[in-house]
Amino acid sequence: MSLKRTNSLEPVSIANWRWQPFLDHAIKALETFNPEPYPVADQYLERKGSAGSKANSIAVTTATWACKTKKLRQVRAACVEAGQGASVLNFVINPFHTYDLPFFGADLVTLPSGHLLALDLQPAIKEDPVHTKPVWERLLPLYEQWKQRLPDGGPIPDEAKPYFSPGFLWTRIPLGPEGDQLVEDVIQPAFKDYLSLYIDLVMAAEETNEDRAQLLLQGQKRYMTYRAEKDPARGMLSRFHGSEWTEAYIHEVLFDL
Ligand code: DBV
Repeated sequence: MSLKRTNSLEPVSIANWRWQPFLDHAIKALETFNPEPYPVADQYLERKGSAGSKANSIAVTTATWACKTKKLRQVRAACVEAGQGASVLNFVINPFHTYDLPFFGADLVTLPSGHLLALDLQPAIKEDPVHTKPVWERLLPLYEQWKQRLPDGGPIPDEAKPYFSPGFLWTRIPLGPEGDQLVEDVIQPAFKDYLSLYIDLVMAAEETNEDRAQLLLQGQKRYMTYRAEKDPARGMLSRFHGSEWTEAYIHEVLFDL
């Protein structure tokens, strides 16, 4: 990045960042909602660091893009580029709790050991068909279409299950030309499909009553607390930027409800 970003709505652009086209697409798709910047303190808008050994040090950039809209409390992208070390886009859309909407979640992670890719529309209250049925009906056909072209990502912890939908697309694929092709042919269109469905749901969403909103808020808080406590990026971010910065980033920016 040549110029320092001054607010969270300015596009993030990181040289050679694998996930740049994904974020660019999402920012463009969200324009229909007239986004405003979401407040993000300077030290999280863009942070440089380093990793690796003294003899073989890798430059690290972590940047945050974020916005809010009338129906979306916080839309935020955590973007990490560390060359051979890591390349990550973690993208979460948090609706206001006054709408019966799921979260949009994408975790696109490239590590030296391979790609680890997750996409989902995640419920705030999973045991509630009013909340889930209209989403899952439309999500499952997309899921069925894309998952058959991807290897299974393997088991996820039982304690995480309340936070996933049955349309949780989850895969691990090797680095190299074949993996790159899968990212391009399957992950990219799947990301666009999931986001496009999400945008349709947001457009159609109408405000709920106060009791319902309180229920949704409790569910959202449970989800956020879980994500902040279990954030799988904690180790990586602490290595890159220190644990003090990382804890504050997780609690004050990434999962701030
Ligand atoms: N994950 C985050 C944030 C990240 C991030 C904010 C800023 O929630 C990255 C970055 N995820 C990240 C990294 C790893 C994972 C793993 C770096 C690898 C950790 C490592 O191996 O060192 C999906 N992400 C994972 C795992 C799962 C998910 C199941 C494996 C966990 C493990 O093996 O312990 N994350 C999970 C999920 C969503 C999500 C379902 C939403 C769709 O964001």
